[in-house]
Amino acid sequence: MNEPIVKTNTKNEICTVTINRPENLNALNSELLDALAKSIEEISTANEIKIVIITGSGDKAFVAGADISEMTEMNPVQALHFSRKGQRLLGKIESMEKVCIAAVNGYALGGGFELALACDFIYASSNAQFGLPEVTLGIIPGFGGTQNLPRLIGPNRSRELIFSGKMLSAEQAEIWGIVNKVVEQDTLLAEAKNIATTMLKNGLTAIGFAKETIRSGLNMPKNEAILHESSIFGGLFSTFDQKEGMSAFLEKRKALFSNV
Ligand code: CO8
Repeated sequence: MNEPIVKTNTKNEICTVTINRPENLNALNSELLDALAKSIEEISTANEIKIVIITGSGDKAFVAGADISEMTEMNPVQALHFSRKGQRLLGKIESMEKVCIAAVNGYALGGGFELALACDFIYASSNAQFGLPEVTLGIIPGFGGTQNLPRLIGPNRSRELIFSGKMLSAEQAEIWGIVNKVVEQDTLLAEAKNIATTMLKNGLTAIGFAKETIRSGLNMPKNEAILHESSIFGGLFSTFDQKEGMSAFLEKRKALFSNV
């Protein structure tokens, strides 16, 4: 039987999503985008899953971009729909309450880099390479790259990357603030699970609201974002977790969060 194009494996409340088209360096075609969107939707409402890790199958690529052999046949309307399909998927990842970590295990190019940027942060293996080579194909990033990358590393470094199409090593991507941590490939998933396990000990409702406050605040003027932060801060005082977290501190014991 053929292997699924997207594999999921849940253990200890952490779901690892593996993009599984290694013979095409996990390039994103329509079928894969649909399968990934379905997985993310299911994960969003699965109570047993608290944190998500997205990675690529094989030791060469996370995702080497959108599928060029599919795109080459597209007319402008099909290309627009393809880009929107990808953007809807990324929107789901960005707005999902659960933390989503990209474990980049090789090439993260074009749509693959943009997928990693939609996650909350990136851990990478030392062989990873990041790039937006769309202009080498006569197109531009269409999966949020012209917007998300400048917000992360500023417009000038983004222009250099997008206009040159050159690849950044994992080490350079870490220096530029794209990658949080670079590790050896065989420890990448373990390292991502490690940080996920640390997060699982905290109030997950608070983490979900922190994720949303960071995301929405980045798209607001600072004075509005600060007010938004205050109202979320105040609202959390109605939760069990706030009472438990503060009582546990004062009673010098470990908090037992209920995520409500
Ligand atoms: N699309 C389709 N097939 C691919 C892709 C891709 N993006 N990348 C690699 N492959 C295939 C190759 O064609 C090859 O297949 P085959 O064995 O049948 O010839 C197989 O994967 C292995 O690849 P290579 O032999 O090329 O492997 P190398 O180690 O020699 O090179 C590279 C690795 C450097 C990663 C090289 O494959 C490469 O340059 N790939 C293309 C990278 C690229 O340009 N990506 C950007 C695509 S454009 C994009 O992502 C636009 C996003 C915006 C819209 C998104 C909407 C969803």
